[in-house]
Amino acid sequence: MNDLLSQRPHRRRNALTGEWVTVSPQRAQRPWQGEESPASGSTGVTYDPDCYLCPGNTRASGHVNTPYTSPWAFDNDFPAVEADLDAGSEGVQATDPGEPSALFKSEPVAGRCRVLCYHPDHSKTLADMTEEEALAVVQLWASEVGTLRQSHQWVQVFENRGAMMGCSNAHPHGQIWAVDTLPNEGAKELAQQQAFYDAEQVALLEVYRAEEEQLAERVVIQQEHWTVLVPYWAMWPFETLLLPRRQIDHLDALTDSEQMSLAQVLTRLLRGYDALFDTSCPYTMGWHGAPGIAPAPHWQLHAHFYPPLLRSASVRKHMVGYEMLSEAQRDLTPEAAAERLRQTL
Ligand code: H2U
Ligand code: ZN
Repeated sequence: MNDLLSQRPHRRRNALTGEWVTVSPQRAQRPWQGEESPASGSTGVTYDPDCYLCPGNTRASGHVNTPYTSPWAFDNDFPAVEADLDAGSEGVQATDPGEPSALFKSEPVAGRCRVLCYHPDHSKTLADMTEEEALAVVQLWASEVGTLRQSHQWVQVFENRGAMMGCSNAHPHGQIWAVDTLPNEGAKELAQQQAFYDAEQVALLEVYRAEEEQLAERVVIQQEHWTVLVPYWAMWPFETLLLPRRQIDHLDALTDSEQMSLAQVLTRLLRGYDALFDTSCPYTMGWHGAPGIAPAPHWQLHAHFYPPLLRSASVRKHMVGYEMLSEAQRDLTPEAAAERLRQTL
């Protein structure tokens, strides 16, 4: 690593979104007198009669959960977007005719929201599942994506873990919001990947991964089918990017051995996160597959992991001030974060 980048303030460009992040390595030693929120751990309760997601329980909507014994999905009872029942008719106008100018632009959004129960055991986390149990979650992700992407432009698989990340329920679960538009993050990533492919005839993240593997300093896990690294342009202190080691458009295109090795990598990475601050590490993670159903050689499937923790189980990174008003900023370098993660794995 270039000494200037490890010691002096600089900006790095996110090749996947085109955005910039400010890195201030000289600031990593500043004293902290901020928030120390208490760490939250599992209660160890394997079945909670009051949990909306435990097998056989009645949800807030009155629907009764299947007595599932392996990962199981249902339509979210409180969806953020709904099926476009008005398709073909007037529906919501693309631009509200009651508003005076194009400054007041809106458009309809329709879609489908799913809740994915990862395991019947209320106390489990993806991190402490066996490889077989994690494989079943991978298979559910793949089958849901395979179905939803036939009729939705963008299928966002994600998991919010821990109260710190706004997760409403300790039961191991993820969500999918499948929409008929291309949201901001997808649009930014598409623009960068498409432009790179048009110029180079190879997927941006394939070239990026190969270079990172050569450099090795930001690589956290590398095995036959998958590589995990702290991206050069990471915003969150211990953010990682999980990449397949061949170009793949979608989760449902993984082979059996890629699924199996994904289950191994996932549990290893998440256990590493838990070990980092000796806590059940909160995070938001999610998959980005290609938009639409057309073959997408420009797009590389990948997962982002965004844990908010900075210094301990209770001290998190806040994206406020300069981050909200100007651009993301970090003190710890991505190289130092990768080194810390490697030590815990
Ligand atoms: P989070 O914990 O990440 O918020 O996800 C829980 C989701 O489960 C949330 O989107 C849904 C909420 O709408 N849910 C139901 O669909 N039915 C319920 O009875 C409770 C929660
Ligand atoms: Zn439960």
